[in-house]
Amino acid sequence: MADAERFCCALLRRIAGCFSLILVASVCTGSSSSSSSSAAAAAAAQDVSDYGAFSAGQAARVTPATAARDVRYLLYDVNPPEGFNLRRDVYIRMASLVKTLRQRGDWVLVLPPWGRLYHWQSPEIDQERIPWGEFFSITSLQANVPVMEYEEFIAESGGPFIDHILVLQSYAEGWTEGKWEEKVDVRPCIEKLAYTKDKQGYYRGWFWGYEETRGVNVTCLSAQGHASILAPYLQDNITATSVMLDRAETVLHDHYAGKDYWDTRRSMVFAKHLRIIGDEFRAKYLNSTDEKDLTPYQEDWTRMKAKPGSAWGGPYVGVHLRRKDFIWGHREDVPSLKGAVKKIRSLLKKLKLERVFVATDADEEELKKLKKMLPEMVRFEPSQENLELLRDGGVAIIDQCICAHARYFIGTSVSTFSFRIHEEREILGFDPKTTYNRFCGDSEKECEQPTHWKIVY
Ligand SMILES: Nc1nc2c(ncn2[C@@H]2O[C@H](COP(=O)(O)OP(=O)(O)OP(=O)(O)O)[C@@H](O)[C@H]2O)c(=O)[nH]1
Ligand SMILES: *[C@@H]1O[C@H](CO)[C@@H](O)[C@H](O)[C@H]1NC(C)=O
Ligand SMILES: *[C@@H]1O[C@H](CO)[C@@H](O)[C@H](O)[C@H]1NC(C)=O
Ligand SMILES: *[C@@H]1O[C@H](CO)[C@@H](O)[C@H](O)[C@H]1NC(C)=O
Repeated sequence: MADAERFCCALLRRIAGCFSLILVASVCTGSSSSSSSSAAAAAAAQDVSDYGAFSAGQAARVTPATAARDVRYLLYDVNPPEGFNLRRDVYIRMASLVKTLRQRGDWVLVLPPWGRLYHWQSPEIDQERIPWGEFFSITSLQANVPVMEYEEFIAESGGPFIDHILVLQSYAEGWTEGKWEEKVDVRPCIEKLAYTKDKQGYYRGWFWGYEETRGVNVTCLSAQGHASILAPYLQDNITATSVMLDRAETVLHDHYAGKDYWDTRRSMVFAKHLRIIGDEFRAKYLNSTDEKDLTPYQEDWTRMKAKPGSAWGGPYVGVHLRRKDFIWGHREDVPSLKGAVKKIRSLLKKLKLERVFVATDADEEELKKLKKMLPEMVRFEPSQENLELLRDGGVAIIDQCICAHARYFIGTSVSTFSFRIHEEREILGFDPKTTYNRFCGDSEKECEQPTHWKIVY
């Protein structure tokens, strides 16, 4: 074995949990955990920057094709309290950044595993280290920008190391003289770092539940502006092969609701098994099929271009009733259950429909009340067994799918869950009048309705 290889294997072996990696097993077989290993580790602790060279070497060994291409990896994460649907929005910003980066260099976007989301509260089911493939069609994402799952990254890049973590933050001084300008600067960290240095000099922290993952270097970067303002810095000032942007929500969309935004949004096709479950549910309980409803679906999103107003939708009203934290603050723009039911009844009458599908995060107590007031409502309620398979994220997506196919949709004010349904319906070709609707608070005076964002193809 080459010295470099032995050195790397020793490094990997020192890290608990690594042994399960197929990569380590195949690359490191035959290497004895001799005295050289501790020396190597000590050397590693002193000069972690050397690691970069080894990671490139390992990549060459495992997947010659990619190493020859000089791949660079962009990883990212989002502020922990943010929910599933805001995270989907941050993905769009990162995909846009990667497109800019790819104008100079072979960058790939590494998909941050799903897990430990505040709202995913179903007890006793494992909701960590969930790959994107469980919720989205990876081939569809690939048709927009090169992406890979985190575990693929570990295998391809030579181990569970992220060369450089950039913690994005705003400027400590705020906007100088109240003037908005786009800028990027290396600055001292404003908040206490969420990463701590271990004995070997590596950074430990939350890496989506992958406890063996280490950061080699962590620095803070003040950034103000759209996502692609980071590109020159990543291309010219950072030499690391893999770079992670933490707090990626700090940067804004390059061009919200522009062509690039919509290309990425359209590529976020739900995983097939979730769509199938949604379709079967619609057929069984809501007398709704794509054929009858004029909502033909193309597996290949690049060929999907429904004429606005062409979709008819299933014979039901789709409702997204966001509760929990939306009602705890006594928000003026969120209705009481009674107010919501009154609105639903008036819609059913006006639209001459009999069925209503309700997606909600209401707690048990509210759900009981709602069932009493609206006994005919249809809900997607998976068995415990199915919940374990789909997890909270999959159930939320199925709820969104069903709402997206309704003749008429009404959602909750400024809920990103509702916004994602708007977009889905826009893609299917619904008349905007049937989509951009929200409940009004019981005593809300000016109940402004959601904005219509038209697809740019
Ligand atoms: N199944 C299901 N889950 C829901 C529903 N509404 C909210 N949730 C859950 O609550 C989470 C919070 O809503 P999200 O919209 O994702 O959270 P967010 O991204 O911060 O967006 P907001 O709605 O703006 O809070 C969702 O990700 C779901 O897990 C619903 O109608 N059905
Ligand atoms: C970490 O990154 C910074 C900024 O790029 C660099 O100045 C520093 O030398 C790096 N530290 C190590 C230990 O590689
Ligand atoms: C990147 O490097 C260039 C050239 O050395 C320097 O002028 C610039 O300030 C650096 N950018 C940041 C954000 O540090
Ligand atoms: C389903 O819808 C069709 C029209 O699209 C209608 O003829 C049929 O009666 C409906 N079935 C039920 C069970 O409501």
